[in-house]
Amino acid sequence: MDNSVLDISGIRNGDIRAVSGALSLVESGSPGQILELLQSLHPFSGKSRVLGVTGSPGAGKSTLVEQLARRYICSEKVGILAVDPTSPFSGGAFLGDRVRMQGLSTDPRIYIRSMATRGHVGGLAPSVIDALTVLSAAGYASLLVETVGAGQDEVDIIRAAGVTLVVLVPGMGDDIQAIKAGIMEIGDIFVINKSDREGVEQTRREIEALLSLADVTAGWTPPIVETVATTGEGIDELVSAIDDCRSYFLSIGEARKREFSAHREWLERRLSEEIMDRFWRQLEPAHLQETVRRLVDRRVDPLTAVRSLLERGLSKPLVGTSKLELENEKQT
Ligand SMILES: Nc1nc2c(ncn2[C@@H]2O[C@H](COP(=O)(O)OP(=O)(O)OP(=O)(O)O)[C@@H](O)[C@H]2O)c(=O)[nH]1
Ligand SMILES: [Mg+2]
Repeated sequence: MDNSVLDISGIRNGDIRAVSGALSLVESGSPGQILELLQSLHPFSGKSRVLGVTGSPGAGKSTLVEQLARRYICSEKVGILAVDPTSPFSGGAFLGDRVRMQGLSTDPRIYIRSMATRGHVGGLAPSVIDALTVLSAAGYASLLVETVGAGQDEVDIIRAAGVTLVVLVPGMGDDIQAIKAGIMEIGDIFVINKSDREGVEQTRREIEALLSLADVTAGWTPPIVETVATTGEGIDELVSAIDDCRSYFLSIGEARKREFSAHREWLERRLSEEIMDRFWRQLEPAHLQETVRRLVDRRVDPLTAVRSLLERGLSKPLVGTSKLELENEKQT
């Protein structure tokens, strides 16, 4: 995709087509293109409130997100990202299978998008952070990220959030044991959704027992909120628990600490990608072939082989991809 067709002012004005185009680039553009996009948008981002919502499949995350979005759109535009670790590339699909928020999809104050993680080496965390940057620069003041709490990638993604909800349902028992290693420690607020079902008290006791073993994040004891997402019961309590948590994290510097660690991780990953990308583009295949041959014939030792290829592949100075370079690439 050519960055020059990206409509930066359209994105900033929240034009849906411009925003969608930017998110497609974030999902499938080259590292250089993504960095160029961010160069224009980053200064205008970072003011949105990001809420992560994770939990086991079918726990009611989307229904909860829809309820929360309904509250938040009263005062601001809401962006929703459903990060799906299992489905193949969505290719910019507007609504994935996992987001069933029909009630919201026609509201112009809401932008809903699903992003797939499969096919990305090292997880999608950087792309999700970039998508948040785009949406934030587009004026979406509330950003809700839904993800199935299945693995490390999802845990990484959710770390970028200011506040994280872990959604559980009554009667999970062993499931709570199974997921505790992954997501129990990232929950700032625990939601027992589907509390119209049996076993709420039992689940509450199980969560409390696990929380008593966990490290307390910055003096914050995660509250446990009961909800029925389908009817909206408990949503008021949930909204105020989120507000309390956010204010507390802001006041003690935890919000900034999280943003710092998310950006640090982002920077490390993007830097690695950029270096790899440049290295392989600069290294001539013939040179690689020749070095392999010499290795096989024992005419070069492994250390010298690796070092000399590295030197060749990284010989040009590593400055940011300029527009000029992109133009040149297109012509060749
Ligand atoms: N009884 C009851 N059903 C609920 C509640 N919340 C959600 N559901 C139902 O549970 C089903 C799954 O809800 P979703 O919101 O799609 O759950 P999810 O966690 O987003 O699901 P995945 O994204 O597929 O992991 C739907 O049929 C909802 O209507 C609740 O509080 N009580
Ligand atoms: Mg869902």
